Amino acid sequence: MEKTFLMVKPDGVQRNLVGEIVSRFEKKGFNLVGGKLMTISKDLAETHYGEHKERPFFGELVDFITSGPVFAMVWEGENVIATARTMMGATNPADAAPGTIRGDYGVQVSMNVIHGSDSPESAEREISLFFDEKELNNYDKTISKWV
Ligand code: RTP
Ligand code: MG
Repeated sequence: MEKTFLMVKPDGVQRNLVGEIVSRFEKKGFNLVGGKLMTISKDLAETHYGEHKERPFFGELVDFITSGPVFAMVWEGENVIATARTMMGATNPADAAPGTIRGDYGVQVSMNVIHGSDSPESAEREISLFFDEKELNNYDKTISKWV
C-alpha cells in the first residue's frame, strides 16, 4: 500500500494544530503508521530540502524548519501521496483553497503549516530520512474495507 511522509512544521506545532491535522487524515480514512515529535538538525534539514539548495529562500527555510519541534508522520492508503497534497493545498497559503489545511490555517508562504512528499520517489526518500523501519507499524483496521 502507498505511503507518504507528512510533517506538521514548527508553526503548526506552536499553534496547537497537530491534533487538527492528524484528525483530518484520520477522518479521510488513511492509516497512521508512524509519528513522532522531533527537532530537526541542520544537516537533516539541508538534506530533506536539498532540491531547493540554490533557491534564495533556502537559508530561511532551513532556519525555520529547525527553529522548533515538528511532528513527523508516515501515512498509508490508496493514492495517499497525491491526495494528501490536495488536502494540504497550494504551497502559498494565499493561493490555497478554503477547506485545505494551508487555505484554512496559513498566511505566509514561509510558514505554511505542513509538508508533504510530492511524488513516490520523494516519499520513499523522506520516509527513510526521518524514520527507521522499526518505527513504522503495519497493521490492518477492520474499518479499512469501508474506505
Ligand atoms: P513542502 O516541500 O514544504 O511540502 O512545500 P511544497 O512542496 O508545497 O513547496 P516547495 O516548492 O517544495 O517549497 C518548499 C518550501 O519552501 C518554502 N518556500 N518559500 N519564500 C518563498 O518564495 C518560498 N517558496 C517556497 C515554503 O515553505 C515551501 O513549503
Ligand atoms: Mg516540496
